[in-house]
Amino acid sequence: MDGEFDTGTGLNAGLTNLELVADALESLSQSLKTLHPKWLYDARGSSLFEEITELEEYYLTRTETEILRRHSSDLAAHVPEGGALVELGAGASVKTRILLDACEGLAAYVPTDISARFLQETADALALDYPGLLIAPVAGDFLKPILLPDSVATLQKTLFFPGSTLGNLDPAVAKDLLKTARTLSYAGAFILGIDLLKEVETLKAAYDDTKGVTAEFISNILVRLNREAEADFDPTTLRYEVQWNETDAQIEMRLISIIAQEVSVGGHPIWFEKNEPILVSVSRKYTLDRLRELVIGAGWSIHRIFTDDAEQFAVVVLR
Ligand code: AVJ
Repeated sequence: MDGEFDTGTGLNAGLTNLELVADALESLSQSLKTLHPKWLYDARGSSLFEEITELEEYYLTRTETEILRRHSSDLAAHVPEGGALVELGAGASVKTRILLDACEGLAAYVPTDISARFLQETADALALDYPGLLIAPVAGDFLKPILLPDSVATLQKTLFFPGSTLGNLDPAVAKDLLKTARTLSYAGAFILGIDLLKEVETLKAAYDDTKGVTAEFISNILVRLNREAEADFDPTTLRYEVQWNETDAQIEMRLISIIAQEVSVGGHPIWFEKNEPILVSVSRKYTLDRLRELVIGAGWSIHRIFTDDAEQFAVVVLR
């Protein structure tokens, strides 16, 4: 699993992550170079992302947190007693605690995350704070089949996917994920957090903070490639740039090679023209209408919508 190569811990220094090498080589060999954003989340990347969530410009986390607090009991009403709450890409599970505190008689919490190391820390902290709750972490990529532990096999599942992570996915992939979730939850609910379309200036600032944390977060993928994919990037030769793509209603995060250069990845040469970009992540912004269209296509319907007063962000209950 990817998580075994979760570094920043020094645990697997010198080990090559073959899946990362293969995926990076393929995506860097396209005429428009890309890297998959899931590789951003090694231990260092996961903690840089936690730092992003506390930035002034990054309104998403505090807005979603406020919505979850304000509507915690309405949301918890969709989480059946004796059931399991399954979170996709749990990270530090900070927001989850709001739900967990409001749920009555929940039997299990299943945090899933691509960073195994980060996940274990999260699970350990939760186990201490929620002694009556079974914490059953699953390390892995939520875009691949998720194998749930036997201990939760017979429990009614409610899915939780906060943070607008759905927005990082191509709509076709997002639709597939929603379909899989439908099967996994059976007749249960899906609680989804999604960032809403708004003024471009606010959006761009959220992904290009003045402290440069986002730039460091995105550049860290090169550091990871150097460590785990036998690459020799000089991260100082690629600068971070954020753009708004009006057509697809998405923020685009790129690393631009400021010089013409050859970089080696897994022993293979990759040529960069001067000013050639690597697209590392997109963050799509939804209107409620566009979101409805997407979820309906995957067999869900929007049962409840909760937003903040300024309608910056939405937490929806799908059934
Ligand atoms: C993972 C969806 C919460 O797109 O807003 C933040 C990732 N990347 N800044 C987002 C991210 C750069 C983030 N989410």
